Amino acid sequence: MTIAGSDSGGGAGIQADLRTFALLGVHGCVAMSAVTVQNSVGVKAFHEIPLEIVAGQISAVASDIGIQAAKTGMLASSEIIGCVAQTWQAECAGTPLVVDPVCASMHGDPLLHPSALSALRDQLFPLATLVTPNLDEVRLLVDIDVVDDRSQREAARALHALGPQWALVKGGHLKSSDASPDLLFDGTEFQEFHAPRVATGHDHGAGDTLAAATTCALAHGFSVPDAVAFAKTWVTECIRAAYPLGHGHGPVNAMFRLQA
Ligand code: PXL
Repeated sequence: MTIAGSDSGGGAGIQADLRTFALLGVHGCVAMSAVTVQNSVGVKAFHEIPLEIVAGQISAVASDIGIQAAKTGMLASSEIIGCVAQTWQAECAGTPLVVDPVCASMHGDPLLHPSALSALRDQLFPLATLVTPNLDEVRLLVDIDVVDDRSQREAARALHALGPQWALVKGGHLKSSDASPDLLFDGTEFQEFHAPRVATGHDHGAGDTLAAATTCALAHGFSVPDAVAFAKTWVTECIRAAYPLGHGHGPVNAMFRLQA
């Protein structure tokens, strides 16, 4: 299941998640949290889905179809985060949950009220199997500026201390590096995941796609490190196959699989 927002431009959010789910052989269910008004240039507005409808979508699926793994993306407000956390704890405890703490679009447009950061940290992170912040989200969540290996480790420790079983600090926004190492931490050991950096202005939906592919791998029974390794390879191929669309940032392309 993806618990996330809709992107009218089709590049990120639920639309990206469902593409990756389908191409990885997973039946995707949805709990929509918000509807964004956006295109390749930016997010103009968003509308939050009422709390009982967000909770109702999770309950309806969990009580009938069953959920093997889920991810969260854009959750918009502290109220929606609280509602997702409460419903998850009551109905899905023990099921793998990937929390991608989406705060803003790649254009810098807000997708989460700033007052909701503490709800993410206090209510959702403790329920997460894995959290997958990028470096901007790391700064907002734990106030650490990741600039090198040492600060990336410090950030992983600080995120893990908030309660998830695993923390993945994504290095994609690391300016000083040719590579984009992601660092995984389970409270004891660090593991690095490397992939060649792909030079493109078209990587809208990359973070969502990484979290979606990780969720698929967890649904298929992979361990967290194996799921992250698989997802890193998957998103790198999706970024390699990204294409221009509209006047701004084009989407990553999970459909590369069909064109091969
Ligand atoms: O890529 C993060 C993201 C997640 N969810 C929605 C989005 C975006 C980025 O724009 O629009 C709905």
